[in-house]
Amino acid sequence: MQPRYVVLPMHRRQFLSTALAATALAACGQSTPVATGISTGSSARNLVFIVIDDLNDYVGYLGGYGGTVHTPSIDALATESARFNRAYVTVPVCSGSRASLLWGLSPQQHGITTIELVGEQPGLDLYNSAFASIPEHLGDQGITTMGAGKVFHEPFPPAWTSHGPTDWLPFSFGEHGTFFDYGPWDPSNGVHPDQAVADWAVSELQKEHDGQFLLAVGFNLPHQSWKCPQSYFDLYPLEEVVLPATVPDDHDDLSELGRERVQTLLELPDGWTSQHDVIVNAGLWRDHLQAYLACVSHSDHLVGEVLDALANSRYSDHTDVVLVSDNGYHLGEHLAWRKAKLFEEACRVPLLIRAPGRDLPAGDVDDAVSLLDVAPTICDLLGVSPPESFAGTSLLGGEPPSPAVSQWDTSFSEVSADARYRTTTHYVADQDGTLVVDSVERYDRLIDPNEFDNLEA
Ligand SMILES: [Ca+2]
Ligand SMILES: [Ca+2]
Repeated sequence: MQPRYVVLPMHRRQFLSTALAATALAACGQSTPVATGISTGSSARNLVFIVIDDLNDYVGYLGGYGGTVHTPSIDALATESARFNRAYVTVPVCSGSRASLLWGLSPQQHGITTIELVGEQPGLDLYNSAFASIPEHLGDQGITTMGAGKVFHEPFPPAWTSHGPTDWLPFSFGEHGTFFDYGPWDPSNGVHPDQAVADWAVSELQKEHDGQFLLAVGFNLPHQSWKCPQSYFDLYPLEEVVLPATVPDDHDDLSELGRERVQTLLELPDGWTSQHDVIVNAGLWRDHLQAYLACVSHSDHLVGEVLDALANSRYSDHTDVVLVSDNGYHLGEHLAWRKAKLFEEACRVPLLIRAPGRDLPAGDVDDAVSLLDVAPTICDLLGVSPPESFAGTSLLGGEPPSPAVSQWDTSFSEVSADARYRTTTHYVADQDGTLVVDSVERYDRLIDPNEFDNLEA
């Protein structure tokens, strides 16, 4: 077994100051200056990096929602992008997934495999580690990095050359007795936090920046709480909301540990045994779906505002775009809610890369890929070598992508390279602390795309 996490001996800034001191000493000795990875000249490209929180495949181009979802901006971007239709997170929850996305580290490296936050044991305190995140690494190479909204799991102002609004909607859960708060955004509360992020991004695209830049834009919706302007709720009349397919005995072919994993992140009122039952018995399943869809469309609209600003900017012909979500989401699929599960719904996310003229043409990419590969891809797009700590491989240039493994605690789920089979292996620790196989699930997604029938049962 690989160690669950590694600890570096030195804080990153300590490491940098040591390295810079060595460089200064070398310069005194007339040594050759240390080269940077920055690209120069008119061919130098910029990147707009859009991260949407908790967005599953309920976007038009991926077709994950049974009815019509209104995502015209993301769909328009998709027509011009490499569409990674089988992109999988490393950990199906915000913190661990973003640790991989922003620091390029596998769960075995960063150790954040359940609901712990960055810096909580057993994971690494990446904000105070020797590992360089994407903006820190790019900044070290002389690239201007700008970020706002939820990009890192927590605001991390020191990572950026400059940053915009760092607030996002508070997570609340008491309004309906179902753990989900939702409803129209009250304009008297001021500008919606995600709107403020979009406004900032638009203003940055209207400014003149020297050299290359990374502009990172993080939208919090459709993460809870589901609050956005009424007009987005109006797009989804309740009677037209399409509920996902379920089967009542879906959990019967799971092991005890498998059933436990499906109910992860359960928050139940006293006396209830299933969050799904709470929502269904309250008559609120459609309402919850409507609210999630409304928030998807709200984020889509803001993506459109940013991309319109880019199209109308001086940067339009030399700026690439990466759009991604940090985890998928269950809205009753598998009789379950939220994320932190190892089924398709929580592990698969949208991933679009619009990079005209690069080795990544617009079109469908149906091979399974991991979000571990996003960080080195961003470096590649900007012409910078990735740090050695990045575990993935760039999606440009034809290298095989990293295996699409998702981990939750001691359970691992992998989609085969052709994305046909999902195999989930649950491990438990024996008396010596060694992980041994508890149970296995396997699904043939070609004939059972909902992953109802565990072939190993
Ligand atoms: Ca998330
Ligand atoms: Ca089943």
